[in-house]
Amino acid sequence: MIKNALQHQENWQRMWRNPKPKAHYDFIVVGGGGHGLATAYYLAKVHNQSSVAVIEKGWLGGGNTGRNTTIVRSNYLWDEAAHLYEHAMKLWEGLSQDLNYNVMFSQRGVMNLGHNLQDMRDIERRVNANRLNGIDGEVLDAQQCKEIVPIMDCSGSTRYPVLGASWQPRAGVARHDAVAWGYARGADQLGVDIIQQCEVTDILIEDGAAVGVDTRQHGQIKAGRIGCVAAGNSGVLAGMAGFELPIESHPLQAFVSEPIKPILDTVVMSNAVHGYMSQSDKGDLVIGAGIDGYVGYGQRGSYPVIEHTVHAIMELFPIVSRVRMNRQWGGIVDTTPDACPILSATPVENLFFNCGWGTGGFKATPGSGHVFADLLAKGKPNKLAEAFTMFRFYDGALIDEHGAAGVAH
Ligand code: FAD
Ligand code: PYC
Repeated sequence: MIKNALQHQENWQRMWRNPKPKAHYDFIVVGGGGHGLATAYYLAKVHNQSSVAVIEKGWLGGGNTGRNTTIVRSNYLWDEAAHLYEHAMKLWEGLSQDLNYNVMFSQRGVMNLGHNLQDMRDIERRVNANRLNGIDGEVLDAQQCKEIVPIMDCSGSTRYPVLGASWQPRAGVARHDAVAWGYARGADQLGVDIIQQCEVTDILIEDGAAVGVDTRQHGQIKAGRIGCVAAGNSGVLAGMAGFELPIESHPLQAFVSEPIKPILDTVVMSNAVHGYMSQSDKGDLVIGAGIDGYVGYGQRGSYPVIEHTVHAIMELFPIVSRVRMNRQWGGIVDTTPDACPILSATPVENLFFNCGWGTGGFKATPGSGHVFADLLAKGKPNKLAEAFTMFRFYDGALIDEHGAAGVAH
């Protein structure tokens, strides 16, 4: 972590201005993760807004953006979610060119395994729904899974036998910190002020409207509109503005092995066994777990969850039984009751929230920023955003994506 921070500081000095905050901006984005930086970038690039600040309490990408396992896919069940994530997928496909920064987007395919008849029925339903929405997807049987991933035990004699999978060929992985840095550099070049090491401690409200933020390091900064993009800390920011969000913050953990020669050239996920695995360009096996069941802000989780995931991965891939674990870490994810995000106006005028991406927001980064910038610039949601209002939790129009979440909740 310290090495990362120093490396980050070096990158910062090399690549970006380090501006002093102004007294007033047209737009303040709270949170310098991928989603916040993408929001600022598209505000400047698409909406020609030049008075924009991103305020980050730590360093850029030091939250979930730099802690995730980088899986990108758009195979969600319901139309609203599928359209939003596919919008992101299309932006991913041109992102390195757009930012002139290599985000190492690698469309190596993602396999979501089925281990019983009901899993397979759900997979068929989801793949059919995806195809009707113009999203690529196939249903694989166990033999086809084995052909794509020879190291996987598809013998049928495991505790959770592999019966088949959904397969999205256009899905894959990207380099998470490059995404944060690419958006930051792009936004900076378009005049966005990126202010790090500056914690928002209060939302300033006058006559029911947000007018700025108070910060620990630079005092008050006024703004026309404020977008909070603070992932696991969103509930804390909502509290500052005097309302509650239907969000629970949970630890989510992952770990990497020592680097080894290539053994896996795709991504395999299993919601049922609580584990998933890919291999990075460096050779590390990148392995993730289900969420820790308790609520917390600690950016770390508990050992039983890791042990459980190690068992699951060894059962699926017996070849890894003698590989050593190199590093293990956790982030705080913001889960909503329907496992879908919030892109929304709030009860406070001029205050907007982008949060609730839970275990699956990395893949959404470009789409989330693009859509949220539009919401901030225009003050009202576009077609892609409108279903993700926070007020759906009052009127009941939920979009349940637990089945497609890919990670055990
Ligand atoms: P963050 O990157 O967390 O950014 C929020 C920022 O807000 C932070 O930098 C934080 O410091 C800042 N902040 C908070 N409070 C304040 C304040 N008061 N003042 C100023 N700044 C503040 N998703 C996928 O799609 N695929 C995956 O493979 C995947 N794997 C994951 C694995 C793990 C272990 C974890 C933890 C998450 C994973 N996710 C994955 C989820 C994904 O990482 C997140 O949904 C996504 O990164 C959220 O991005 P963000 O920019 O909203 O949040
Ligand atoms: O949503 O695809 C996903 C994911 C993978 C790992 C964590 N989340």
